[in-house]
Amino acid sequence: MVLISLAISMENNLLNKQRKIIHIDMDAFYASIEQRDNPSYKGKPIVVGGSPEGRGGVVATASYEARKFGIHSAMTSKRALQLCQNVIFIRPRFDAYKEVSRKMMEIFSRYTNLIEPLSLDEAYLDVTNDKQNIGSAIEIAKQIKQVIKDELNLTASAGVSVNKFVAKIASDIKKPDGLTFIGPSKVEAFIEKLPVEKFFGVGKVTAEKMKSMHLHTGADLKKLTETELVHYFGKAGRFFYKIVRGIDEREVEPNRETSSIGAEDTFPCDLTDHEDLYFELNRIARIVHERLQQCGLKGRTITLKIKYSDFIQNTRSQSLSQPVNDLETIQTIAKQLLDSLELKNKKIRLLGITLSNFKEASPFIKKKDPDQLELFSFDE
Ligand code: TTP
Ligand code: MG
Repeated sequence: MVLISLAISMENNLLNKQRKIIHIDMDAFYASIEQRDNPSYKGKPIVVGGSPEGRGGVVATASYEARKFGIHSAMTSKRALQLCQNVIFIRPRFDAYKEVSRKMMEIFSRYTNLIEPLSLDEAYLDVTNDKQNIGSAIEIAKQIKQVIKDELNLTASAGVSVNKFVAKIASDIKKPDGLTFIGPSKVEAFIEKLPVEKFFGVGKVTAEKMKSMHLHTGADLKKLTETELVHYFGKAGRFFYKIVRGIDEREVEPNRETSSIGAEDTFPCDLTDHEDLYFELNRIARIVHERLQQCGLKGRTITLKIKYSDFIQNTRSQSLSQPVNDLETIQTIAKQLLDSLELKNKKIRLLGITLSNFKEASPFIKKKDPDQLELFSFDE
């Protein structure tokens, strides 16, 4: 069945038929499930993750009531408590989130087999040839949102467009419970207005570089030739050239296996001080930890990547007897790997941590943003 759908999707591309892509992303996913399952949390500022009394840990997500106080994912619980004294901290229940995720994917499969999950709460759907012959992607998105409400008692936001890039940005526009359609004739104008940070592969270092070149929006990027973009931004430049013209040919790929999850960062200035390196390593470990949690995965192998100021790159790995996903272990092993390198008189340009060798790869569990992670580093 999946093979047939893939063949249809490839045929659409060959015929250059306009695709219909939906990106669905659940609203305040972990927090909404907690509010649904415990009526006393309804309408209250709650945070999943972190620790009560703000003693440690980071926020996995915050309910929309908590967001009004400025609380958001990846913030320390201490800071969350400063922003809202009444915030309720809740321990995550990953099994409950995975169960909801499975049900969401089953709902999607009533409309198409071309489903590419990005994490527990989000997926791309190619509905160019939907199973129920509904035809209208907007109508399908509406129905999916309604079924999620009726059967799961949760809300989702949807973006509908002609490719993955625009659909994903669109789903975020009217959150929560939103639906945004960017039709084919609006795609280019939409991308022209986008701030450069929204583009794939543009992390803070690249964004700053772009801004220093007076490139602030898609329209600014569009003024550069492909050769210029490649000259300034390497191979990512080729991708920017296409995407800024509304061209994103990436297929919705069902059953794409995750082989690794990681994050890396290029520093604005090269680092030499050990304390700075540990600080950055811990920060990157937190991002990897969050991504693992989003995907519900545990890995047996931890790999440290390091790039020096002369662009020479080194990796060091350690495999464990048990798969892990806890922050402390990731931080400890990454630090041991870093300490095993001879860093005297070295200037460090980049650090990265990756987990691989997963215990099980659920068919529904994918990379947070596979294309971004594969094509570019976390920040470049
Ligand atoms: P998101 O879809 O990024 O966030 P969300 O669903 O909570 O809120 P929004 O309405 O803005 O979509 O992530 C999905 C879940 O992944 C989130 O509920 C908790 C988890 N997560 C983390 O554990 N750490 C993080 O840093 C982020 C961003 C998410
Ligand atoms: Mg979400």
